Amino acid sequence: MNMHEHARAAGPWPGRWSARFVSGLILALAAGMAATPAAASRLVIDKDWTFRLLPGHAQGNTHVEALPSRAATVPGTVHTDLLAHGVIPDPYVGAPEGGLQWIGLADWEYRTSFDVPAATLRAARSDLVFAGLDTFAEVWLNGVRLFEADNAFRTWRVPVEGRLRAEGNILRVVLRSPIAKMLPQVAAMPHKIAGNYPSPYGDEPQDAMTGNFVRKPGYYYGWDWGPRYVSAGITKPVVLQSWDVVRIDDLQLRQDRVDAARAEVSAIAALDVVRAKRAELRLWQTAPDGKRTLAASRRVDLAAGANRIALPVRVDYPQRWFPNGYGAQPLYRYELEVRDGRETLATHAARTGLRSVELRRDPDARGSSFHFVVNGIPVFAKGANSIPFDMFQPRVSREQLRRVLESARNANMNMLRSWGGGYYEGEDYYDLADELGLMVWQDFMFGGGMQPAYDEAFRASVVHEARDQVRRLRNRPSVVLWCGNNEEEIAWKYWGHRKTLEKADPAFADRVWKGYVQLFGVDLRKVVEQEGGGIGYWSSSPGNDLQEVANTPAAGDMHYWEVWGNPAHPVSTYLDVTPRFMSEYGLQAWPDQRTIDAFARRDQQRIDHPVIEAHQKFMAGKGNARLLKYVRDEFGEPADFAGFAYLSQAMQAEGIELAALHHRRSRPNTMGSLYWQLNDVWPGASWSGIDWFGRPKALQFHARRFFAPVALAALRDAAGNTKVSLLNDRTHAVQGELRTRVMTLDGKLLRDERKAVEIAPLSAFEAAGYVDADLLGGADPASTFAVFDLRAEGEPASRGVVYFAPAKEIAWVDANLRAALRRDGDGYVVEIEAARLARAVWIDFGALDAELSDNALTVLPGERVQLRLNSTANEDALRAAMNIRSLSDAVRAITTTP
Ligand code: BMA
Repeated sequence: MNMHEHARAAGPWPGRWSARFVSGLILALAAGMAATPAAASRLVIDKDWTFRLLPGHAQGNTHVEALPSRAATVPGTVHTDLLAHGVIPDPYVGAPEGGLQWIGLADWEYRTSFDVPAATLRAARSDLVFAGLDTFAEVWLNGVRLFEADNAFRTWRVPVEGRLRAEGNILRVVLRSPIAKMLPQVAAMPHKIAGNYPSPYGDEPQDAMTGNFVRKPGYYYGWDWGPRYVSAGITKPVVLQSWDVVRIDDLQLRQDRVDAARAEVSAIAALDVVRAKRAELRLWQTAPDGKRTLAASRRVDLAAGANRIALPVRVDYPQRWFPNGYGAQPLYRYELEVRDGRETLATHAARTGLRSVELRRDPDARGSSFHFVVNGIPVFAKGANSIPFDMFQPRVSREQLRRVLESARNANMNMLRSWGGGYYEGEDYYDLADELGLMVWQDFMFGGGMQPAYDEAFRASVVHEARDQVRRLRNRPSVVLWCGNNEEEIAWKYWGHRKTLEKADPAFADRVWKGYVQLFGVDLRKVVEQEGGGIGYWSSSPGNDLQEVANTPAAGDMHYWEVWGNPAHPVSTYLDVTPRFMSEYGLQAWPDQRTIDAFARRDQQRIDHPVIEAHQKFMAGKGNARLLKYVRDEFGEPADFAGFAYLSQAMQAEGIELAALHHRRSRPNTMGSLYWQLNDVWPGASWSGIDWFGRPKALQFHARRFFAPVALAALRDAAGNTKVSLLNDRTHAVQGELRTRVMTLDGKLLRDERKAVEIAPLSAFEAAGYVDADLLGGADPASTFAVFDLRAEGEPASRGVVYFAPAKEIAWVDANLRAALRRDGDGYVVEIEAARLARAVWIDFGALDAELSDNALTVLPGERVQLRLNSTANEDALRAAMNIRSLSDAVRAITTTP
């Protein structure tokens, strides 16, 4: 049973192989030192892998198609390997999910053979390193069982010197079904702990959910925005690492102090040394401008075994790293050399951005603040929650991530929460976050329900995982917080988990909670303290760091799902809650028509068609009823599925805008607004602003406007009070002009006023307040609207439009909307004109690739708007495909067909 779902839903919830030799890591350095034959080497074992359903496994009787050995991709997953050979249909198209659950019940075998160069064979040490084994893996080398793995989030390193031969080493990995492996244990528990989403497919009993007993991505087992594909695989590179003298295990760049005048960094090297030895450590710094200097050097006596050596680095007047909107993202690169005389024994590089960051919780009259201070600036966090970018992480490309993260940056976001029910993102995600100025609120991978944290072995495994991950990410300037889990504390306290268990077995309930407190209150906090380099820890989102009351507007962070989760609450209820930091709130929408066409035929595109329901995961497929409810409240009845999708996007964009602007205007009481959710795991309906293909919904265009550093919020509540607030996230004061107009839909100006305004740095203030009668005078609320414009020097214009009735009660008149397209440089310009008010204007180019600089617009009567368009399609094709619509078209269509 998941989270607030109870509030939202009615129901429950061969041959010869070779390997590529990647030659010595040791490079001849600029200083002119030569590489030596004793150099460390890295052999990436990514070639000639094969896979098959493990012979003799029962699933082979019914799935003979998976028995032959076939070429595999490593890193990869079983599902993507089966798909590559056409053994299974595309798991994203149509509704094949139920028919693919056998994959998660089978055991799988991966094999390869590799040769080892003579120098590597002679090396004193060799380790096989698996950066990701998902999950219950038995690893065999040349017929000898090397180890067993049981945690998909850990790195496994095993010494193999003496076990290698020059040719034809056989590496074999058997991956056991995680469901079959855990089920006996879970089924035997007299009382269960809370899980997340029960399988509708019968592959696992609904009352014995195994997912939370395994350190494996939680969303594999199904979520309310994604399918159930319980995958397995060798998900990260397999590397044979060899060395004779020393291996650099890690280089931490701990930022002890950073301000405008100087940065003090401790470069802490972790070395694995074969024999005691005197050596020289040299640390080279490459500044953001490319200048390379020797930052530190030291002679040391290295002991055999693990050595930890700190080199102090001082940077005067550092070029500091800032979040998006506050400055640039300069990055410093460091290279560590371990030398013996003229010989370089090992090198290692790491990158960071210099900044100070702090999560501040200052007590105040309401409770306590919750805000991030970066380089001394209290930063209002603006952004969204990111979920896994695919069901099969190894196939996520850097380009796919770039498209989404750049879109986030362009939408004026400065923070993403990497949510805990998925996987720890790969290096590309953090590279991009570092480069784009996107701070990352990093959850540990716990997505909901409860874990067997009362079990010491389980906790030890998590602590190991946490050390691996915190060490991996600690040089990242973007990572600003580690958070224990997603929604586990509130689920226990408020959704009935504690009550049910206490009633059934109070002693067990006590152990479960104590285990929780030990893991999330003590163990993970300690790992972050010891390894995190000064980054804060927060035990659960939402929460107040294990204080009695969690998810409160007084202190800590909040998830607010009363809108959407409880259909009794209209979108305007967002104005009733003013948190310290809103880390989740959301509304669903269907994606772009092209995206829907990618998984459903046009004749399947109806609200209740099985294929459409298969791609609507909320309320196990019945979530369209909820979505329709919110669409109807504001807009009325959609004529058809395309109209439903369009209106759902308008509803989502306008609703999230209302909430986000309310959060922003509540500064400094509120200091963060992260909506649910940034991206998608597959093509379907969800709370995302960008779909799986990277195509923006209306929300993404709105976000750029409502998250703009200097913006206007004109928000009307259900009682008819409109407040106009001016928002400034700049560190300097902003001068501008506020214009207030009241107009009729066909353009008659009833009021027009301008006044000069100044907005203090890092502030929000209420510039005006009205009741409806003030604005309307005696005008008809169904055909009149108010428009507020803020123009400030050097900033994009910001506008708020206020209506005096829900869209379905407005007396829409044909906007006479026109769009013209012309070539301009290497792209195009689209010019839009409306004779009368056009709301929720959406331009698309059918099946053509087209990237618009803006969309989802309100165009005032008589107004002209110019947009940039980039497309590989030619002018004639674009002109022929161009389609423009606004609410008045949709509403005219909808009013006729109930
Ligand atoms: C949030 C998340 C997810 C979920 C989303 C939408 O609370 O933490 O568990 O997918 O709501 O229901």
